[in-house]
Amino acid sequence: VSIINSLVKALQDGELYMVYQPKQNFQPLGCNQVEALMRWQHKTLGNISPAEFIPLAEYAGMIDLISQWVLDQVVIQQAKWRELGLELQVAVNLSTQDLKNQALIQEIEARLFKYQLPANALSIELTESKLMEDIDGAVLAINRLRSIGVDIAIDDFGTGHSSLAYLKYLPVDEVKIDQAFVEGLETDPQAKHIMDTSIRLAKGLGFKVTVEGVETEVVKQIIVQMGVDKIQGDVFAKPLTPAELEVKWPKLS
Ligand code: G
Ligand code: G
Ligand code: MN
Ligand code: NA
Repeated sequence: VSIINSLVKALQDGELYMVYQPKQNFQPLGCNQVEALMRWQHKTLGNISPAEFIPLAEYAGMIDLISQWVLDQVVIQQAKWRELGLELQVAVNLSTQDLKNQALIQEIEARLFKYQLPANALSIELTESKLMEDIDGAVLAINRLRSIGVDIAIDDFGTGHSSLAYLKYLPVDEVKIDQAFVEGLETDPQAKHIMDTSIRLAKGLGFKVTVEGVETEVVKQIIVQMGVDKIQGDVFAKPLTPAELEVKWPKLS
C-alpha cells in the first residue's frame, strides 16, 4: 500500500523515467526498434523494478495512470528522435487491464496526432499469460488496436498456459520468446529442441519471432541458426537512456 502512495508521488516528483532497449534484427542486419522500459529511482529505497511495482499498480487499479504517463513519455521521445533523424519503432508494454479501457484507442490516436507520428512509430507488447485469461476480449481489443496501425507483440511467450492452442487466434505481428528458454541453450539438447521448435512454430504461424534475454555471442549464434528474426538482450544492447541511445545509434543501426 505504501509503495502505491509513493508511486503516485513519484509520478509527480519525476522519480520515474524511461529507458530503451534496442532489438537487433537479422534480415537485414541492423536495428529499427527499441522497447520502452520504466525505471523508478526512489529517493531513499534506490531502484525499484517495474516487475515489482507494475503488478502492485495493476492490483491498486492505477495502471491506467501509469500507462498514460508511459505513452506520453514515449511519444514526446519519438518526436525528439524524429527531429534528429532517428527513425525507429518504440515498443510499449501495456497491461491487459489497459485493453479494458474503452478510451485507449482514442488516447493513443490523440497522442500520435499531437506529435504528428505515424501509427507504426509504436508497437504494443502484451504479456501472454494475462491475455489467455480472457482470449475473446483480448482478440477484440487487439483487433481494435491494429485497426489504427500499431503493431502488436506477444511478450513472455511460453510462460503462459494453453498458449499453443490459442496462439493461432491471436491477431499479432510478433511473438517474443521468454528469456527463460535461453537457459541451457549452449549445453542442453532438450533446451535447444524446445527453442528450435518454438521458433519454427511461431514462424510457421506467420509471426515475426524475437528471443529475449540473449546475453552471449554463442547463444546468439545458436538462435540465429534457428532462423530467429530478432534478438533482444545484453549481448546487443542493455536498456539505455535516450542520451546513451543517441550516442550508440550509429553503431547499432
Ligand atoms: O525492465 P525490466 O526487466 O526490469 O522489466 C521488468 C518487467 O516490468 C517486465 O515484465 C516488463 O515487461 C515490465 N515493464 C517494464 N516497463 C513497463 C511499462 O512501462 N509498463 C508495463 N505495463 N510493464 C513494464
Ligand atoms: O517482460 P519483458 O520482456 O517486457 O521484460 C524485459 C526485461 O528483461 C527488462 O526488465 C530488461 O531489463 C530485462 N533484460 C533485457 N535483456 C536482458 C538480458 O540480456 N539478460 C537479463 N537477465 N535480463 C534482460
Ligand atoms: Mn516487453
Ligand atoms: Na519478456
